Amino acid sequence: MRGYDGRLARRAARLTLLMAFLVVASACDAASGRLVGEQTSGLADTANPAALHAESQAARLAQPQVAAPLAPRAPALVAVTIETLEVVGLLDDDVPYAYWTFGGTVPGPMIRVRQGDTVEVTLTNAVDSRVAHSIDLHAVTGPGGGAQVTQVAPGEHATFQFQALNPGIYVYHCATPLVPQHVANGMYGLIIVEPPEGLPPVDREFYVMQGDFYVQSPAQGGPRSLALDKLRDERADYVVFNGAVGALSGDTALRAVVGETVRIFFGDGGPNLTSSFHVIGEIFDRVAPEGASEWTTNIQTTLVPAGGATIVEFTLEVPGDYLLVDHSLGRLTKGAAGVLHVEGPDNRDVFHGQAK
Ligand SMILES: [Cu+2]
Repeated sequence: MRGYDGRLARRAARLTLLMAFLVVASACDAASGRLVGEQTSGLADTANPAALHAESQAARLAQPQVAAPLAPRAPALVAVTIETLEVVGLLDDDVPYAYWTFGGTVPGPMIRVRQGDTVEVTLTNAVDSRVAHSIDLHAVTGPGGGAQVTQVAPGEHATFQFQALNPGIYVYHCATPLVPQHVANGMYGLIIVEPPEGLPPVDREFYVMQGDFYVQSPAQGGPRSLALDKLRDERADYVVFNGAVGALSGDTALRAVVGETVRIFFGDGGPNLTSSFHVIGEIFDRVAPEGASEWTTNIQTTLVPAGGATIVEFTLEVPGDYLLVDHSLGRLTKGAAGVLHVEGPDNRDVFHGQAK
């Protein structure tokens, strides 16, 4: 009980910290956001996954970047290479975790292609991995979504091609048995298949995925690892955005400016929990529910199933800090919160008031 009480106390402290983001502006960079028009690629340089094998060096994993919107073009052959990496990073303060990842981040790299493209996927499993990995992309039409032909042992690689037939936003994940074990260790990401005309332009795009984690402390010490009994019984210790408690806060909070339109590509890696995705203090002007091609307007909270994804868009009228949550709010105590920090002039017509 004592250990449990301690965990509750730490979670209460985290909750207090997160709620403080609502009233205290933080000066930070948008490591996981893209101002549309910027052309950068690769990982944010907040951490080097290769340096995270030792627990003593553990830090939060780097944040994946948003893939750039596509310029108008005819269907093409697009090569995508991803390496699976088993790395240690901080799941929470003082909680190192033995993640399994695509590309060293949770979620893995965002893939962005055009409807009609032929996508050549090469999956490489790092030579120092302990187990085999694979990839099942929900954008694939074909057996196993690619998983049957990408079961790769450590140090090996596999390549396959598929044609992106359907536009939308799709989860990809590892599909090596025990599949929920690989997913629960962090092996998921998003692939966007843009329609031929592309997505409507917005000012800023963000990449966020929810996941549930089940932890145990190995008897021999070292970083935490997956607790299979908790996974089976759906007793999550952590429910987080982008792989760790506080991953979208401080210097990795989402950032935007009053007047901008923002788009969040939001996926749920699971493996177990459906998300009731909500941004406190905002209304989604448009939602592509479950990633559908038809948009729905004026939504407060949208359901995102495990293994599913959505696109939400809204315009920012009022400065402040807006909290991304799973509105199954008990999960706030397990880490399900992120910060969208909005700067700009007050807009008293839309909102004003004074805190007591
Ligand atoms: Cu795997």
